[in-house]
Amino acid sequence: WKAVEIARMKERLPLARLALQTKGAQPSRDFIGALRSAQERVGKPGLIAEVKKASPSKGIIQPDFDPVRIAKAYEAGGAACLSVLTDAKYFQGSFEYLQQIRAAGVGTPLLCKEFVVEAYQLFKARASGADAVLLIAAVLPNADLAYLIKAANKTGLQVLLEVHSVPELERVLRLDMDPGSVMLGINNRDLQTFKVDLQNNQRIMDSPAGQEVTRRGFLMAGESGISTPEHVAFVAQTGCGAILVGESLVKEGDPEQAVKKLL
Ligand code: IGP
Repeated sequence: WKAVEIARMKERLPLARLALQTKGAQPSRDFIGALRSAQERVGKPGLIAEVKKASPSKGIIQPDFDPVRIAKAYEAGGAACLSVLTDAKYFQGSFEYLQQIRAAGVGTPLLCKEFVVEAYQLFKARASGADAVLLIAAVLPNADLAYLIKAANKTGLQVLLEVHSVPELERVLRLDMDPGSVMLGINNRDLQTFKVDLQNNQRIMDSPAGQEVTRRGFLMAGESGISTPEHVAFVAQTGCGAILVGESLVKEGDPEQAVKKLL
């Protein structure tokens, strides 16, 4: 494993150089604020539209994948924010897609969709133009989450903290978090079976922890398997002010129309 670690480290820009790059990066924008104001304006959940080429369950979803074209189409259709998959191993994503979308002048705030386990990835996200980053409760204990949330916020990134279940939500609510810089997401896809169950969204929002989240003023996003306006309405009535949608938008030949149809 040592050889693998050394190869990985050589591949990386030295941390100090990357940290410097984050100082020169384009200024970060208010991801959570953009979702809230879209929701207030339209009376429907703010949309985070995901730039997604492939998934572990479906393989390639979008054969002639052009990240900048898709991002611009989402923006034109009315998405409040975008999510860009950077994970290469499972989703065939890339930090370059994020850079290209930011460099193309796309104005909607960007979420870096990466399996973050260490601060290095946060610097990389910010240096690539991200405004927010995903953290997944299922893969990180609270001690790591506390550190990574603080590090992200200090780097100028807001956080979308993802949970799958009531116990996970109860656990993360013990963290010290500010609704201005952290929002929560409910992933309705079971990570073992890949099955989507939107009732999960209802169960979590109806639980005492779900009610506490709302009381404390956190913006909540319903995630995965959302493909119709009825799904959007269902997730909205559970109390979510945002939705995260990928596959159903990318699958359509015209992502701009797909966004308009969904909203
Ligand atoms: C989007 P869908 O079913 O609309 O393509 O789902 C998003 O929720 C999903 O890509 C996702 C994800 C994640 C991907 C949610 N959480 C964590 C990778 C890692």
